Amino acid sequence: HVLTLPFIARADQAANPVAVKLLQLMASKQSNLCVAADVTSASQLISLAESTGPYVCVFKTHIDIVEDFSPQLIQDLLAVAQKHNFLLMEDRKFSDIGHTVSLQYSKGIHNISSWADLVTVHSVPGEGVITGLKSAVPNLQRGCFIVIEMSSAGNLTTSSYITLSTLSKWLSYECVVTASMEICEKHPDFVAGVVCQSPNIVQNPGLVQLTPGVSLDCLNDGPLGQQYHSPEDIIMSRGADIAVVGRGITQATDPIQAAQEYRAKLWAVYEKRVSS
Ligand code: 6AU
Repeated sequence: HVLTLPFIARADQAANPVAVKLLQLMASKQSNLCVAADVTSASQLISLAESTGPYVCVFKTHIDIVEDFSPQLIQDLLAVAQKHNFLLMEDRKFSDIGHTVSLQYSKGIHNISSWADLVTVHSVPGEGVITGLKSAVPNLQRGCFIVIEMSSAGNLTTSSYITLSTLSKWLSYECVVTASMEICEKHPDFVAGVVCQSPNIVQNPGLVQLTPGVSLDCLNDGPLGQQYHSPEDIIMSRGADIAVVGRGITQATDPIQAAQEYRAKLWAVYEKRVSS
């Protein structure tokens, strides 16, 4: 079963070159922690990458929130990624027609395709969104994560309550998951994994499950809608391979200590899962 297979064995089964690298890196670095660097200045971004870099497998950015963005920031980020051996994911959540996303990916001041190993993408536009992204990087080793389920309260991607009155909602949700997984299977060279909240969506051991909404001490962020779960819940019950932690680290009094603590706890649960 995919959940009990060690990352290193899954690396051999991944078709996307970034997924292979990621699974190998997770095994060698003993980290299934992705930090969500939702910070708004270049200096904060670099200092977070420097301080948490030794403990993470993926450093996830929202580059469009950086107020003093410059191409130099990307050079600095790439240098820190190389120094601490982690991958860069730009959480752009592409969600337009193929032609438009190919431009959003490879043009504009952020020039995402030139530096981000991984990007996130919504499956809502259909297969063309993947074809569009792929067309922008014919000669680069790049990968994407397809967002299938979201962590926010009231999201439209849940099947939690299967009663007669919600049956149609549940059926359409099942269609979204099935269709999204079909897109994954059709583009194994580019899809590295999925972003979701439930186990059993990922059946292919070569795909990586990324799951946000992780905190050691919060349940939610009030009206903003985020919903948090413990490392145990995220890795064991929800099937995450990589857990995304944002404010649990970025807003901690000591982000380095928080990153160490999340890394250790998340890795211990993964070890328990593969030995069960
Ligand atoms: O730990 P937090 O709540 O401070 O940050 C969670 C991070 C944010 C979100 O943009 C992202 O995870 N996220 C995603 C991703 C990774 O695609 C999907 C989702 O369903 N929920 C979510 O919070 O950077």
